[in-house]
Amino acid sequence: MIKFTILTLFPEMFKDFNASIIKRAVDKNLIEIETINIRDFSKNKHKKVDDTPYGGGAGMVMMPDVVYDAYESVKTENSKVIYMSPQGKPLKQEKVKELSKEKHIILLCGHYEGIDQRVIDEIVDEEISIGDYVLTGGEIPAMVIVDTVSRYIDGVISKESIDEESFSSDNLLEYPQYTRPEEFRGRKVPEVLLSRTS
Ligand code: 4G1
Repeated sequence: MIKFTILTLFPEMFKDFNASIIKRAVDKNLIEIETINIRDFSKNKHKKVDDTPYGGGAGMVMMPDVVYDAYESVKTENSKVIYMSPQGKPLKQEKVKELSKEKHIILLCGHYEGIDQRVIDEIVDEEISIGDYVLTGGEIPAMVIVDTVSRYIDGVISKESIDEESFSSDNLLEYPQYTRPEEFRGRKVPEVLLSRTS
C-alpha cells in the first residue's frame, strides 16, 4: 500500500482521479490518495497564502509558514517529500520505478511564481520536473507522478503490461499499433500483423 498526499491550493483538481485505472486502484485499496488544502493552514483572517517577492518582480510567492504547517500536519517517519518544479530533475521512468518502493509520497504543488525557497530547503527531499514549459501550477505534474508510480504497484495493471514495457525500456515508443477493422478509409493493417492477433 502506497500513500500519496498532495499539498495543493486546488484540491478540486484531483476529483477526476475518481475515474479510470487510478480509481480502481484506490477502490481496491492498492493505493491511497489524500489531498490537503494548503489554504486551510493560513493563519490570516483573509486566508492569505502568498505575498509579494523580496527583491521585486511580478506575481506572488507562496509563504513558507503556511506550506510548512500543511506539511507538518501530514508528515510521518516514512514520508518522502517531492516538490514539482520546473527547476527540478526531469522525470524519467527509472525514477518512477524507484518512487514506487516508497511508503508515503508527499507531493508539494506550487502556484503563482512558486514557493519561498526556505521552506523548500527545509522540507523537500527531491525536486522533479515534468518538462520545460510554463504551467500555472504543480498539480498536473503531481498527477503525472501519481499515475506513473501507481502502475508499478502490484495489482494496479496487468503484469504483462509492465513486462512488455520493461522489455522495451530503452525504447519507450515501441511501434505503431493496429486493431480491427482490417481496412480503415483505404488504409490496411500491415500484412505481417494479420496472422498474429492474440
Ligand atoms: C520558469 C513546468 C517557471 C512547470 C521556467 C514543469 C516554467 C512542476 C512544473 C516556469 C511547473 C519554466 C513542471 C513555470 C510549475 C510554480 C507554480 C512554478 C507553477 C510553476 C520553464 C510556474 N514540472 N510551474 N512556473 O511554469 O510548477 O513540475
